[in-house]
Amino acid sequence: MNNLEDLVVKLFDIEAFKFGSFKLKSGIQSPIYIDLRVIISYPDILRSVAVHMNEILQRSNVTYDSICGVPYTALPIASIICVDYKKPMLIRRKETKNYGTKKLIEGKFNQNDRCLIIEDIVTSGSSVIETADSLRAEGIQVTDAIVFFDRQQNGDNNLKEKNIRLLRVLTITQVLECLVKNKRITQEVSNDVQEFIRQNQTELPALKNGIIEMKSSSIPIRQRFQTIREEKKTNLCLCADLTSLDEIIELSKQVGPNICMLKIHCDILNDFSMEKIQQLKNISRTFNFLLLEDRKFADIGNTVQLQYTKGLFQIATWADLVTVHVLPGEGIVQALEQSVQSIDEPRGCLLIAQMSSKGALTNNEDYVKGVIKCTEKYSDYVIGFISQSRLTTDNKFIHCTPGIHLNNTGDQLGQQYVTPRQAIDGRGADILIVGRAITDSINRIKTCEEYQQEGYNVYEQLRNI
Ligand code: 5IU
Repeated sequence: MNNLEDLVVKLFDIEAFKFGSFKLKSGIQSPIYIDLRVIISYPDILRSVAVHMNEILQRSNVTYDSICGVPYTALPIASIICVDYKKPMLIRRKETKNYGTKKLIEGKFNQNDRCLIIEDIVTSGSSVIETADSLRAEGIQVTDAIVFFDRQQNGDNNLKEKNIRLLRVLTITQVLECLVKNKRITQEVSNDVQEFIRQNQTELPALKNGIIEMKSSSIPIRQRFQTIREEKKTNLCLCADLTSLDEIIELSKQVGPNICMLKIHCDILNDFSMEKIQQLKNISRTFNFLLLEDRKFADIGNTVQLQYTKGLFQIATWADLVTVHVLPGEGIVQALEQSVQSIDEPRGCLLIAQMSSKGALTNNEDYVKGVIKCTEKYSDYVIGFISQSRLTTDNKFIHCTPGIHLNNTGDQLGQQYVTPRQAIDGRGADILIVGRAITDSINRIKTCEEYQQEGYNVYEQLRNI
C-alpha cells in the first residue's frame, strides 16, 4: 500500500468519506458525503494531507510568493505548508472588520505578487474563485490553485475560465478505486457514485434567471454591454443614489435581472467598505450587469490618478466604468487609462458631454465637439458618453442618458426629465439612466421592471423599422 492509498483508507476510517444517501445543501440526494473538516482532530493525517499537496506543487514547478488558504478547512493545511516549506501566508477575511484597518486580505504582499490558493475540496470552484477575486482586487496575481480532492464536477474547467490552473492530489475516481481495492466499499457503490458525479456537473454560476455568467472578467466592456442588452433584454441603468451600501446590495439582488448597469456614487455612502463593494461587484458578476461609479473626475492628470486608485474607495479595483468631465483637457483621459493598465479586468469610462440640468454650461456646440475629439486617441478606454443626444454616427460609442421619468418633468433643483421613449427615439439613447423614478417609488422592483420593459420595447421597435 503506498502512502497516498494509506491516507485515503485512513480518511475513510475517520469518516471523511461517507457512503449512503445524503441530502446536500442544494436539496439533491447524494450517494457520497465528503467532509474533510474532521482531519483537524488527527494531526498525523492533517500533516500527511499537507505533505502530499506539497509534493504535487514540487512536481508541477509552480512558482508563487505566498499561499492563501480558503477558510476554514484549508487554513490549517495552508499553515503547515507555509511553516514547513517557508512560504509566507495570506488570509482572506470572510468579512472585514468594522474597526481599525478594513482590510480584506491579511498579511504582507506587494503589487503583482503571485499567490497560490489552497483548498481542501473543489466542486464547482466558486470558493476558489471568490478568494481569487479578492486577491486580484488587491493587485495580487492568481494563476494556480491546489486542492486535496477534486470531486470532478467540472471545477477544473470553471477555474480555467477564470484563468486559474487547478492542481490536485486526488480525484474522486482515484479515491473510489482505492476504497474498492482495499475492500472498504463495493464496486456497486463505486459505480453509483461515479454515475452521480456524471449527472451532477456544475456550471458557473447557476443563476436565478438562467443566464450563465459570461467570462465577464476578460470581455471588453463595450462587447459586454451589447451581449447583456440582447441576452437580458434591458437597456436600463439603475441609478442608486442611496446613502447605504447595504441597501444598494439588497436592491441589486432584487433588480439584478432587470438592469444592464448599476450606477452609484461611492462618496455618498455612509457604510462604504471594500468588503461590501466587493460583494456588490460579485452580485454584478452573478447577475451580469456593469458597475458604474459616477465619479465625474475633473482634475489634472496626477490628481485623478490618485482619486481613481487610492484613498478609501480605490475605485479602479471595482468599478467597470467611471464618468469623466473632459474640462481639464484630454490629458485626464490619458491619466485615467494609464491608471488601470495593471488591472487584469477590462475598465472603461463615459465622457460627460451634455448634462440634463437646467442652464448646464455643456449646452455648447464647441464644448461637445471637444468632448467627441477626446475619443479619437482613447477609443478603447472611452466606451461612450453621458449625453442628451446622439453625438456621433459611430455606433461603437454607447450613449447613456440621465434625466428620465415616465411622469414627471423635473425636480426643484434643476433636474429636467424626459420619458424613456423621448430619450431613445428622440435623442438616440442606448442606455437609460433612471434614479428616483425607481428608488422613490412604492414598489421598486415592479417599477424597475416597468422601465426595463418600456426601454427595451422602444429600442426593439426602432431596431425593427
Ligand atoms: N446625472 C444627471 N444628469 C446629468 C449627469 C448625471 O441626472 O447630466 I452627467 C445623474 C445624477 C443622478 C442621476 O445620479 O444621474 C439621475 O437621477 P434621477 O433619475 O433621480 O434624477
